[in-house]
Amino acid sequence: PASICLRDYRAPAWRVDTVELDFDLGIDASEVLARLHLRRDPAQDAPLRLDGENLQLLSIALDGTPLPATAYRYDGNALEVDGARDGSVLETRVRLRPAANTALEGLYLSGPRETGFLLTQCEAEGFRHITFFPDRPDVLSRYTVTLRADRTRFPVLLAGGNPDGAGALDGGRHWARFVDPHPKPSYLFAVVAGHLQVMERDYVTADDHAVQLKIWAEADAIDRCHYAMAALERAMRWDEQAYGRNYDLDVFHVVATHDFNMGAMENKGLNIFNAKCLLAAPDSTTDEEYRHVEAVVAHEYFHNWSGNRVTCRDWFQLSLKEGLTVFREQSFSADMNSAPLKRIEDVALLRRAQFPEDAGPLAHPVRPAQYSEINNFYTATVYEKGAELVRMLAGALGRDGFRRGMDRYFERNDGRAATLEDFLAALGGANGTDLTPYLAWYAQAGTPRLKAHGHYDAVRHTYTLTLAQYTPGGHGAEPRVPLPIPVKLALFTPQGDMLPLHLDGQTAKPDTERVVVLERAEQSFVFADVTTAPVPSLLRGFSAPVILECDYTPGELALLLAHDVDGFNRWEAGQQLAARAYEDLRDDTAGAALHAWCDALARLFDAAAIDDALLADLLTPPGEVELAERESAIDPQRIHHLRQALQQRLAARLGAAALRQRYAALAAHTTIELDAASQAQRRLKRRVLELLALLDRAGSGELATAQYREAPGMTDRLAALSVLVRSDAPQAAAALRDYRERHAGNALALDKWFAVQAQLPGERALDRVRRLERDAAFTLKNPNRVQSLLGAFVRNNPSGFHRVDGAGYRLLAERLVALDALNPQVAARLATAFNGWQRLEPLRREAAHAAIVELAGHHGLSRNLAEIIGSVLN
Ligand code: DPP
Ligand code: ZN
Repeated sequence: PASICLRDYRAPAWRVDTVELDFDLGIDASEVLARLHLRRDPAQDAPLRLDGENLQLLSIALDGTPLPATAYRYDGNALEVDGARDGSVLETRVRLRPAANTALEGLYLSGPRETGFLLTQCEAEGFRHITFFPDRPDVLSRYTVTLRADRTRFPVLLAGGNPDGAGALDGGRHWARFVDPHPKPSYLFAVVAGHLQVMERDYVTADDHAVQLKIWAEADAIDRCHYAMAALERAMRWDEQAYGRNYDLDVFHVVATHDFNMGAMENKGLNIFNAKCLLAAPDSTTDEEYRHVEAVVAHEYFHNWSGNRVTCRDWFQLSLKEGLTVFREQSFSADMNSAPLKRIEDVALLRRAQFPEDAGPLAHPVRPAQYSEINNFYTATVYEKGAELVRMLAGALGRDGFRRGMDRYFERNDGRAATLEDFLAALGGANGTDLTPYLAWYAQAGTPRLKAHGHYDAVRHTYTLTLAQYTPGGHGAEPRVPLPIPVKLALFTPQGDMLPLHLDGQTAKPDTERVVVLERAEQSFVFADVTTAPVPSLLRGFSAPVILECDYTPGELALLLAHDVDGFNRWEAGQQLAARAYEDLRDDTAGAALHAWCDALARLFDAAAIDDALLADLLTPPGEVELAERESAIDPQRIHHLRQALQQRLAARLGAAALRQRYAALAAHTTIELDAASQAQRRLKRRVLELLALLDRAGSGELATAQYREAPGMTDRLAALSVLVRSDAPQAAAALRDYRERHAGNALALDKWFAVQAQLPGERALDRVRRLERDAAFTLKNPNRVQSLLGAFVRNNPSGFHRVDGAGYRLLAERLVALDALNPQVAARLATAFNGWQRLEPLRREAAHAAIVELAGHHGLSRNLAEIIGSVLN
């Protein structure tokens, strides 16, 4: 399939000033009448060409006159119309088949035919599945939407914008109209219709505008919307205070659906959420999921400014809204919860999801240069790495400078479709600085390596830090230029104190922490008056998304693990030390790192002063995916066994008695409260139980069974279930049966039942997955269910998926063919699990290659899946 290239961008020849849409809604058939008020770019003379994907055209008229068949051409993707002029009005009527739409793009049905509701998903290019339109983000239009439907079957009718009337029609039907005063691109259009309950709240913005907040869900779910409502109010207040951004419509609708390809969607005035990112209740939602709900609610709300009021010129600029909005959400979550824990969580995600993407055949720059299917670029690189780039810019400008820059960005670009250049120009311009060197970060793929080497001169009392950078991989077309890399650092004495930093030639009062920016391939920084050979704490707070290579001794890492006051770097020192300890085990070497790691953690385990949640994270070595990133011929089962052995050594060092005692102390305070201390307690309790299971299977099995039975909420229950299943405890089967019955009516809870089992380590996982596929509750038609079983298996269970006989690869390939016929977006996302097959050890590599090649040979693969498979084979 043809690639679309950033360098080919041209402004649209035709725009639509206003659009009136009339929907006549039905489950099997819906009709859409669209009236487009056209504006022609006088500098271009292209004919009127509109996007429209497999639409059934019922009628077409230009300026009030029906068009003869000779006056237009439609090939299933694009409609070309003769005779349109500046100011013309084009009217089309099409018929859609919502109940037959399994791709969940455009207008579709969520739930059963009899009781389900209709909704739309348009980002990125779903609007062309609804009507003929220039379906590109730089065409901004004012929308008036009228919905008509049977009142009994569709009591609730919603669209984006402000309500503008509603009433009865003959024959038991009714209508409702919505007018959106803010020009918007078509990807932000949405309608919803059906049986939904509402939860309402009044909100007054900082500029005194009354807003009705309305969260809509099906009857069995409306009680689980309280938390999202409170999170929404927190997010709205925060955006007022942190960015001076107020909400701008009279009503803000949020709708929950169980059938959704993504997490959520920021449609103007009518956000639509995957239920798993919105619904929450103690009995069915874990602490982690609560935090996720808060984060996604905030993310979508923040898009109202970073995305909607200021949108993207083209899809290459996707990170302009996504990277920025993820960064805004991260800052919000850090303010609402623990900032260091949030940072640890985000960096762990970056390493687990984005670093492997950036190291394999699917690597692409944060601003890709080309694509064939844009839906394949809603990636960890565009989102998470994009957020890291904004974080670097924010760090470079400082708190006030960044706010000044953001104010200018919103002011200059309000109502516009902007580019990343516009963003950097606003941030830099408001601060009198040139940020264009950072554009290079957006243009090249791959994770940069930062090499650090320190030299202490005991005679001159100087410490010279030499930093060098290089970025491996990359396609020939991409530039490879030195990037600006901000390195936040401190120097520690062997006693664990921070030294004042006299950077040579500088006279200002020295701080104990500062940022140096590496701007060239290599640079040295000389610190004066350093009275003792220091241990550097580098890249504090993860000040740049790079891989740091520094020749620390195990003792130096242990020192930072014990003394660093930067919570993130303390954790980071522990992670580095754990990775070295893992290598000690793997290479059967002396074990200095292994001992240092176990000893340091044993001391922290007994220390009273450390936060429970941080301790839980410190006691967790890097995951299997991250450890694999450090190897060349990857054997995922060996990695799993070594990581288990590593944790077993830690558990043995802490001792079964101490673990049991700690568990009992934590279990004595079991609550379902969501405050930070209670969450931290649960997190540590789970970790302690997991470690204990490596030493004493029988004893931990009993504790886990009791915890499962008495759990007041989902966090404790799922933790216990997971320990039972993963440690193959004899009680696991009964607990799984109980869980299944207890949560039979709750799709989100049932998803976790599938996911826990899909993550059973080792070869036997595949048979379990096959068995679960035959479960009556399994279906390829629901993206959450697919994700919970197949996604969890291929993505979160390396030792299960990567069977040496290749059966895991063949299963995935077979399911992808079936899934692709139903839902190309979900199939393509699942297929990314093949990323990185080239680095497997030879037997698995061969088996994976064979499965992928066979899949690639299938006829009729979607553009989505074909692009991923094609890239993966590259
Ligand atoms: N734009 C959506 C988001 O919030 C993607 N579905 O990330
Ligand atoms: Zn987003």
